[in-house]
Amino acid sequence: MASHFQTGAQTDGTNVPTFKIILVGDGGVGKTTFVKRHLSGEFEKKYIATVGVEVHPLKFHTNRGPIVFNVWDTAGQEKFGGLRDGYYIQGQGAIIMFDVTSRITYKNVANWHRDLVRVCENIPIVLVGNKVDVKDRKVKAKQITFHRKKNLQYYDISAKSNYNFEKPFLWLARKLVGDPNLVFVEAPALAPAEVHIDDTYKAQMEAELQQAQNVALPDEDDDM
Ligand SMILES: Nc1nc2c(ncn2[C@@H]2O[C@H](COP(=O)(O)OP(=O)(O)O)[C@@H](O)[C@H]2O)c(=O)[nH]1
Ligand SMILES: [Mg+2]
Repeated sequence: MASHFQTGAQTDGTNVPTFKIILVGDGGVGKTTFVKRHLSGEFEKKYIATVGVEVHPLKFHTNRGPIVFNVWDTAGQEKFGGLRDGYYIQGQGAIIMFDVTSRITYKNVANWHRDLVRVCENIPIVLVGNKVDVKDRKVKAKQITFHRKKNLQYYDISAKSNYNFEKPFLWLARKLVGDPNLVFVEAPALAPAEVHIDDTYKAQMEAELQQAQNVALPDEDDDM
C-alpha cells in the first residue's frame, strides 16, 4: 500500500505520509468526542463546508517517522440517514463506531459497513465499541461478532476516559504502512480523561473480549 501514500508538506520541508480516515456510526455514539481527544488535531481541524465535514489531522510518531491521519467527522448529517458518496470517496482507512450502551447502534454497524465498502472496496476497517466506561453495558463482548464475519479489527474504547484511544490508529498505521511491527514511539497529547475506568474493570473487559474471540461463530446472521 506504500505506493498509495499521499504526503502533506511540513513546515520543515519534509513530507509526512498522510491518509484519509473515514469515521462513521450512528449519531450520538461518540465520534466527535473521540476525534477531539487528540489536542493538536483539534487545534488544526478544518471545516469543509461543501461536504459538511470537519477534518482533524491526527499526527502520530512511529518508529518509521511521523504519520498523519486526516480523520473525517460529520457535522451531524448521519442522524438524518446515510452520508453522501463524497464523504467516502478516496477513503484509505475507516473506523466504524457504535455505542456499547445502545443495541440499535450495534445493529446499524452492518448498514454503515455496507455503505462504506460500496465506495471504498478494500480498505482496512476498525470497528470500535465506545462508552465502555458505562457499567450498564448493553452490547457485551460475546455479542460483538460482526468484525469476525467481515475480517475487521475490533476494540473496546472509551473516548471520555481515553481508554484504547491509540489502538485503532496503531492497527490502521500498520496496515496502511504495510509493517506489522510498526510501533508508536511517543504518546500524542490527549485531552484529560473525564471519567476513570479502574484497572480491575479493564482487566475483566479484556478477558471477556479475549474469551469471546475463541467462541465459534453461529451459522445464522440472526444476531445482527
Ligand atoms: N459515558 C460516555 N459518554 C460518551 C463517551 N463518548 C461520548 N459520550 C457522550 O455521548 C454523547 C454523544 O457524543 P458525540 O461525540 O456528540 O457523538 P456523535 O454524534 O457520534 O459525534 C455526548 O453526550 C458525549 O458526551 C464515552 O466514552 N463515555
Ligand atoms: Mg458528531
